Amino acid sequence: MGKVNWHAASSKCGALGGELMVLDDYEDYLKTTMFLKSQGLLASEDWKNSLWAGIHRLGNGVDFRKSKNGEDPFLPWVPGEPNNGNPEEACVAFGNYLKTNGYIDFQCTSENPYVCQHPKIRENYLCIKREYFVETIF
Ligand SMILES: [Ca+2]
Repeated sequence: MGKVNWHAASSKCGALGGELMVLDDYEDYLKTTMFLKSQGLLASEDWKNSLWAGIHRLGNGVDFRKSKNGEDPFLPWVPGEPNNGNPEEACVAFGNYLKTNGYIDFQCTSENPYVCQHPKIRENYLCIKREYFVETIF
């Protein structure tokens, strides 16, 4: 199934010259959601197959940050998340829960599918979102 833990997914994207997917803003959220649905990567009520995102928090009491540069991320959580469930959920994935598409905090050791995006493509970013993703593992 190509599911791996967060660190393995992040490493695999890095080896491709990319990074785990990150939602830049609400418009990006809408376009990315459409793209992932079109690829069959975002199923309703299938939160267990949420896609790893390039967001996590390092250490207790630390806010979620973009793993690439430590910046504050745009965080469209699904209802009830982040809940920092058992015993600690420090990594973030994008999926569907309670009919809402958004982020869910997971244990970093969970094995989830992931998509990578390429960081060098900046021009017309939203229009080329589809091409922005360099690899999908599901
Ligand atoms: Ca959670």
